[in-house]
Amino acid sequence: MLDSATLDRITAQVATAQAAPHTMPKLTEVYPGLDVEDGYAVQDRLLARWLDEGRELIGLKAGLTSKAKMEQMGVSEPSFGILMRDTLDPEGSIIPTQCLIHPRVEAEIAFVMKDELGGPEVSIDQVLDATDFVQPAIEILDSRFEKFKFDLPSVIADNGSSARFVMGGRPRRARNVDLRTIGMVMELNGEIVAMASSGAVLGHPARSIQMLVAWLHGRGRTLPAGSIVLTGGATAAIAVKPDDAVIVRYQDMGEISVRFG
Ligand code: OOG
Ligand code: MG
Repeated sequence: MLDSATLDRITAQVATAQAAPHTMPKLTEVYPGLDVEDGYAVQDRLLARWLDEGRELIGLKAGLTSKAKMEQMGVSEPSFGILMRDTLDPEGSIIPTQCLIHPRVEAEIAFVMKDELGGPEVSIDQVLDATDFVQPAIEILDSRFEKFKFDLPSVIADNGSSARFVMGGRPRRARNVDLRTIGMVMELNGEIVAMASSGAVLGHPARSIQMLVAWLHGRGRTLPAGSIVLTGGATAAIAVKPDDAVIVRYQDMGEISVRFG
């Protein structure tokens, strides 16, 4: 574990790289001792800082939960991160790319929780019972690391490359859809660029919530009622540039679109 002063210094560096977006060298190159727990300690400090600035925590994200994503990023373990309310954009938004470095989009299933969920081992049934609804989401990632290259501790400290996210399409009750087999087709400027089934995320995206709750429990925390949870990209993430239009069509759950400006 790095000392507190070093973690503070890394936090300031990440916060600046996110606020006035610019790349930084991979953190483990500069701080070879940085491990996964240090990454989360940086995240905790980022959250405290953002809450102080008056920003609001709206949910959590799981990432690197599908084979497509793990292979694309060369990381084989999931990561968790935080979602701030001001990073949520409405469906159909034009997302300005001048506030982003090298954005990528990915298709996800979001869960919106109605009950608090906690404990070392919740079942899929408990996750579904605690869920208000599930809804299509597009996450816009933007790594603050050069060439979008990182390792697990570094990406965790960068809050899982979180930049923006969009919720849309048709929300459904979790038990009214078969979450193992929801087809998702992503189009970029009218051409299909990625497709997957929701089961690509750990066999069932509720497993992301299971893992998240177990991880929170290990840190003495629970998943609060009302949280939005992004369960992780089912497809590899696709790079976007100004004037690109992205639409993701979800089987039985409508579609969601964004443009980049
Ligand atoms: C890390 C974030 C991963 C996902 O859904 O897999 C993530 C990255 O790939 O930059 O959000
Ligand atoms: Mg994601």
